Amino acid sequence: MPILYHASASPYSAKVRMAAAYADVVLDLQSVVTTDQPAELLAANPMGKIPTMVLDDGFAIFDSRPIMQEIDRISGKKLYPRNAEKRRHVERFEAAGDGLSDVLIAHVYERRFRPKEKIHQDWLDSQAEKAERSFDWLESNLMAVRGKLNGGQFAVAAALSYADLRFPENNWRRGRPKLKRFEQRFGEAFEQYSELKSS
Ligand SMILES: N[C@@H](CCC(=O)N[C@@H](CS)C(=O)NCC(=O)O)C(=O)O
Repeated sequence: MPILYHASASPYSAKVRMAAAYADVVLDLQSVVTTDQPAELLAANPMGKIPTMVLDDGFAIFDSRPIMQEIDRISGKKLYPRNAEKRRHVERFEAAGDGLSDVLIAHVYERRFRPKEKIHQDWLDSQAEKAERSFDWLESNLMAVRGKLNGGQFAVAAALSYADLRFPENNWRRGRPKLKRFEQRFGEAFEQYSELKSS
């Protein structure tokens, strides 16, 4: 069974955990703390980032997007449409979800890893603006939950759950009824959302 190094809070890990469960790909979930630089993680991924997957033959896959592609292959194409036009939309939607996670994490890391006196407020503000624009973009470019779920929807749901976890005071649902409805419908369509999301 493939191993997945992950952490419960990590949005990219949440995307992969959820997608694997949806696609019926069973993973050996190994929770790690990246700042501890665990030897088994560094052996598989020189950047020491999560998620990282290790296949049965020892082949390591890192970065959540190639891991999603691997899950898609293992599952017989349960995550991405075959139709090129539809797939282009799904891939962009996944990039939007991951991009939102990127700017939220940049904000968190600036406050977590920099000495207090070196925290750069302009940088924090610019990440917050990127996040707001991303939420607005998602509100206008939603991929409705209808029929089969796809890799893009897992990425966006994971990012939204990470926003709730780290920025509970900044309610992204306010003024964004379509995005709010998307999350509700996603949670109805994928019942393990509350268990596997970023937490
Ligand atoms: N583009 C990567 C981002 C992975 C990433 O930044 N993961 C974070 C946790 S959410 C991490 O491993 N941080 C530890 C570090 O940067 O050393 C992906 O999609 O997997």
